[in-house]
Amino acid sequence: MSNVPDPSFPANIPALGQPVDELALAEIKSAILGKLRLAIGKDAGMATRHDWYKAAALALRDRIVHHWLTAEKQSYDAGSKRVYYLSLEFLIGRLFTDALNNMGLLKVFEAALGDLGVGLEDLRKCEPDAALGNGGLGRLAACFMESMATLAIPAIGYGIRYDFGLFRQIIAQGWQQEYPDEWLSFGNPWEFQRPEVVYHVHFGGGVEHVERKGGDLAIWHPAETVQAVAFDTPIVGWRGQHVNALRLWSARSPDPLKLDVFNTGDYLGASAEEARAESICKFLYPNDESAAGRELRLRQEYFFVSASLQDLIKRHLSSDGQLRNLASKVAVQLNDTHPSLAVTELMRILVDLHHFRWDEAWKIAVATLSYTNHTLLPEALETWPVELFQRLLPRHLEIIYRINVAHLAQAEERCPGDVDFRASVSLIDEKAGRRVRMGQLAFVGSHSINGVSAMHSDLMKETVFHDLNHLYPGRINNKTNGITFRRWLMLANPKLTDLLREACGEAVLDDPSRLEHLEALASDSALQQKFRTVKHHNKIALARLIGERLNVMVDPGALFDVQIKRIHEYKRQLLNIVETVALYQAMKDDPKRDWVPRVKIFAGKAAASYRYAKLIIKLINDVADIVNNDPAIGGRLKVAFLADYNVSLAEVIIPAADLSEQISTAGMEASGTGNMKLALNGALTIGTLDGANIEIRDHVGAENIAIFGMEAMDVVVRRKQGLDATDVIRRSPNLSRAINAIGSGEFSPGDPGRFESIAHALRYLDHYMVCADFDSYYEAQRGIDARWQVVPAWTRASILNVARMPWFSSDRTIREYARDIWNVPVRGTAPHGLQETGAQRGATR
Ligand code: 26V
Repeated sequence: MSNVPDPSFPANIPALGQPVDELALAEIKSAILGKLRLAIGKDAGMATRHDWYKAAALALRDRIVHHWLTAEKQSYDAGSKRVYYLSLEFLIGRLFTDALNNMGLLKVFEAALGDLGVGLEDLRKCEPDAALGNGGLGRLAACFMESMATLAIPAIGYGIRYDFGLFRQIIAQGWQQEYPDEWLSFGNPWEFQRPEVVYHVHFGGGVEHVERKGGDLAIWHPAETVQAVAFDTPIVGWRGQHVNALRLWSARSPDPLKLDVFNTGDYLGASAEEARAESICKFLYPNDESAAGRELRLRQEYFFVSASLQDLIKRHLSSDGQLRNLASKVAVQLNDTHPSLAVTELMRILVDLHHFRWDEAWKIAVATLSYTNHTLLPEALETWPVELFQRLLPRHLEIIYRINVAHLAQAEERCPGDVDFRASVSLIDEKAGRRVRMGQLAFVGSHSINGVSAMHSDLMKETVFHDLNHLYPGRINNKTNGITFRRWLMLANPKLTDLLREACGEAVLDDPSRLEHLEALASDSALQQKFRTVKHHNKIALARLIGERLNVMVDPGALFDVQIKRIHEYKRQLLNIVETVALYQAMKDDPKRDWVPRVKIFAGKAAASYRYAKLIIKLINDVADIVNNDPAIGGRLKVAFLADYNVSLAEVIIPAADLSEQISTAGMEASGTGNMKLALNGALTIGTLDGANIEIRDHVGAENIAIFGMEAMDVVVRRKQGLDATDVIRRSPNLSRAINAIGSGEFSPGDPGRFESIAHALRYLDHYMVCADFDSYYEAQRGIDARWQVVPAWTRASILNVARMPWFSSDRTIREYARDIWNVPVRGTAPHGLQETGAQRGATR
């Protein structure tokens, strides 16, 4: 379905070349100056750049708030169904230009600030990235928030307001070092603290059971209580018509200073409880190679689930006065298993606090909840020791046991006498020292379980959830991920956006399917020339950044080959760097050949405790040192590892990329979303048939993407045969030589043994198929070289990539969630005038 612009919305984005309205300009200037004086307490003469940024952000926020309150009142009056997106991660990045763009105020603020003697671009950089996420899962939540606002779905995102986001990465002598991310140290102009929105969240203690008329009543006597305080950040949809809240919880102690202890003079002891409570929202857990099962993490999960459910239940009760109809007015989406406790907490609220019969409560819970799975990696699937659960959440453990009884009875009915089947679907893993399985819990307690790409959803049915799918057929469905084009095209790549407006018309801003107009122009030499000019401009900006940060000079005319994502073995940065070594050696063998100049650009963080991933970063940097300084190759190969990858850095790299590396071991990347961002910005993909790469190929056409390597099934078969790669290495002189060079210390002459472990793993433990896929990858890269040399054909393929990406808009994804899972209307499908209003139903506030 296309996103047809609604005529009732002002077309507030000035058309290309349209001048800024003088009245609006004067008003914005005075608003910014007003904020500077009255909210910051400075005048223009003494203001720092940061003061100006804050003043401008506050002036903008004022304008957003009006829309926010109106949207909120409309949803309330209409009695609309609400969506609650529960996620431990929201990787939003900067909000300033995002909000300006969606409000249609970018040009007028730029002009106003210019008149006041400050540059918008300078101010933009003052804002720290809100890095409240690890990677794809967190960024997806942020794109979804923007799309839900754009589609006018009344929604709230619930999460944790971490004092420290994902660690800051510094590269020192090639090694990753982690530093705290102090994103709040200068305050946060976007958020509204809501001191009156406070909930108690309990932990520990024991459960008492009393006999009552209607049966057993469980009373939880917790040992510890923490308070959750709300902080709201407005999320503006495209064209500013609808605004939703991102509500993040901060933890504090209900009793910050124990007076009796304080009076004894033990000041530290008196505030110990406060420190323990506040530790819950201190930091974001880095996405490790395995789910570590730490107590603090479980506390975080319950803390935000409990506060969020209390909040939404309170809101629902105030509008509807009853919980029986919860599922018709509330949809709760669980972003991975991190909020799985919502299943047990909702049951506890319904049964223990509101005295629902168990069976009725269960129906309500399942109809309300839905769960998105984001990974099949067994080591990333969360489980918790039963003993820890018992200690922290005794009542929830009882509820899990009770759910399990009915669930296992159903399993027995389905497959009588099949002990293995029952063991595999059970909420408790009896083998691994008795652990609670959060994936099983979320699955059993949800009416919809979705994967994030077609292949991933299929694999869910075949692997981790095979038996649960058999027991509850029809629950698993697919919702292929998407990205918001406002951030990843309009904001990140304004030059390309202007070209697309020129070529496809202004409507392309509202309706990405208009990009299809490019099809007919893909071979047009005038358009091609403009397209290349835009890319070149973006590459100059990136080349400058690389020069400034790494002191490495790169040629903007070279092929920019980009791999940007978390560092993980399955994502195979190692395959890329081994190929780089092989290419370097080939260049040295034959320096006279017309080698295609390439810049290999890497960025990404490794989890602090993931030693092997950190060694891969060091290898990339060591290879960079040698290659970048070898005169023999005449600068035709450069390697750049950019430190501290985050949303803002992605916004610079992606528009400048020619080649997008999406080279995960087949079957291991659930979807990927960087792959979509890069293709949308005209990069060709070199990739495996994995995750959403498959759907990208289906859309852009097999001739406009370079697919290589084994398929998921081949990987399964080969792994069964063993992980020894000596045979493939023997048959591949390029690979063999590259591994020898790495293993023998050619890139680490001061410490020749440094990468022995990598060479050893490559030879004998090729779990990720780096060696098994090497030749195919190397050949695909040489195919890319050949294509790069035929400029019009390359440009055509690049334009066709842009033209054929509209389906990957997160607006499309959210429409599918709204239709298939949440059952809520979206803008364009049910006009406001047709909705039942609160007044018609006689609802009162
Ligand atoms: C696991 C853990 C375990 C230890 C504690 C912290 C933590 C945080 C996150 C995770 C699960 C990560 C799953 C994830 O990020 N999946 C990615 O989701 C993207 C959005 O759907 C998708 O595009 C990527 O392919 C997928 O890897």
